Amino acid sequence: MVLKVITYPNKNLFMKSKPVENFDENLHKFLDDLYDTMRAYDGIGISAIQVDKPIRAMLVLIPRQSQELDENGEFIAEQFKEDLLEIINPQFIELEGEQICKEGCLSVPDFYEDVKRAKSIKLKFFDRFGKEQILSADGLKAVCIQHEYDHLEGHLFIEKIGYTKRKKFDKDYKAKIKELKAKSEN
Ligand code: QAP
Ligand code: CO
Repeated sequence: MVLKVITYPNKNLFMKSKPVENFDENLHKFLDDLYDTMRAYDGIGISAIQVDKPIRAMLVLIPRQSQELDENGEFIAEQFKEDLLEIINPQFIELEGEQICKEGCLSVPDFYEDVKRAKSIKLKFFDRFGKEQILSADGLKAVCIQHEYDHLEGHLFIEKIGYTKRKKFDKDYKAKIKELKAKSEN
């Protein structure tokens, strides 16, 4: 079931999410709905607060490209796979280096900007069954996990862009909301 995604400036996006306590059927149903929602909106990451549920859970779905080779190592085909991560009650163990990546957010539609984050991370979290997991990541996967972690803390990526870019964003976003409101009233 696809859930409704709340968008900026909805103030619930600035709430700190609470740890998950029960790894039960209700949680599993919710995670499945969160997945349907991420897919429906074409996201690579989503956190529970974005569907107005302030619990410390996120999904990350990063595409992975690999080459299918035959027994002689000759190229057969390009394969496109993706790894789904269900991350509950995460805690960073390591944050190292720096990288800059253009980010977007389902809760800030049609806006993309460069954000500086750690290059590689090590994370402790729980899966949907309450089993503890350890994960190392870099590149886009590390960026996405840090972006979603910020949601759990009540932060958005627009808080991490420079002052001038933020001012321009505020102006453009307000104008866009006004325009959408005028359209819906016609
Ligand atoms: C966070 O964001 C992220 O504006 C996940 O119209 C983004 O999936 C981490 C999206 C980039 C790392 C790099 C945004 C879809 C999806 C939009 C998303 C839109 C439709 C954002
Ligand atoms: Co986001």
